[in-house]
Amino acid sequence: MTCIALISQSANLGYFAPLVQAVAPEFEVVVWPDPGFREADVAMCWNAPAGVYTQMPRLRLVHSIAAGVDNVVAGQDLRGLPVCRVVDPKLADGMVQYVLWSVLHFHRRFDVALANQRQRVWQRPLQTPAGECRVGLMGLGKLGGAIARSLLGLGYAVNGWSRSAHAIEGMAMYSGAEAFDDFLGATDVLVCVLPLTEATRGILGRRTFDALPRGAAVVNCGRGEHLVAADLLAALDSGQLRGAVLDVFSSEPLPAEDPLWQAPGVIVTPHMATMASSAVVAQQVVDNVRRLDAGEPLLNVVDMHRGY
Ligand code: NDP
Ligand code: OXD
Repeated sequence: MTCIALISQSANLGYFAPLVQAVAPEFEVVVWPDPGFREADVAMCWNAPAGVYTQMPRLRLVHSIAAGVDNVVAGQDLRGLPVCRVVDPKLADGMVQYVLWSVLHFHRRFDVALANQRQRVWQRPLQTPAGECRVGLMGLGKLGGAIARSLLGLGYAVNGWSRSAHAIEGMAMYSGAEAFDDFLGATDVLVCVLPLTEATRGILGRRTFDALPRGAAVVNCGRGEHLVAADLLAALDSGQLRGAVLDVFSSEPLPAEDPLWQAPGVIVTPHMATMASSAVVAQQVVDNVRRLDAGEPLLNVVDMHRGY
């Protein structure tokens, strides 16, 4: 019998067991660290403990329960195993909503209005058309592409940056490291929806902030490790950056003593930008396990050479 192990060192993934068994009663499900995980064929993971796959000699597939796979593959010996992730249009919808809210916060100067409210100041902040607000999207994959199309539909000026070029009508495209500075120079609100890889770790740091126009804002919905927090705080302090909306952190939950909680101009949200429904995740994993058993091509396979 094919066995799926639910594995996470930071969350109890036990809630997936009934969801998987509701759609696939033929599979056995175990929850790590139950010793049965060692006999599993499939690891269904979020934040997998180091070296866990090496304790699973029958393992045939590593499946993230999320869109990102960084915390499922980092520091692991994958020995050529396929790694799959979740791709879901509703996940993209949630991210579009979160980014739209963040862009509106800066474009319509709600940050200024809220600061004024705290001082009982009645003053209309400058209002400008959407077309004068240049949103720079880092990452144009399943999520970034959906964000670009929605913002363009609302009249925003959208610049996209990714490894390879993507043609999205109305969007200005910048691709590769050589175009990064031009992209940044034309960006008022910088939005990161990149995956975390060795090439993108720390990309939201001083060099990037310095290349933005003075007074630009940053929105990070990728991973906490994209951000160099000390550089962000310095850029806010100097006025190079006007504010930041941060949804992801290198340590989650964000520790109570972290200066980001109280930094002026920073909005902290608890990794809530978007999330696939657990039933959708369970169904996608089950579909892939059935494909695995039938020797059919898997869906949403990660290219481990690129790292995403
Ligand atoms: P995709 O793999 O579909 O897209 C990734 C995009 O990033 C692609 O456009 C890719 O370029 C680009 N990219 C990757 N590496 C580089 C690089 N070195 N330089 C420039 N561009 C690069 O991922 P998704 O859109 O599905 O998800 C993106 C990330 O969003 C996830 O990995 C996860 O970290 C995060 N996320 C956060 C959530 C939250 O709630 N905060 C929820 C869901 C996801 P190219 O197109 O050329 O390949
Ligand atoms: C994801 C996430 O990657 O929730 O899906 O961050």
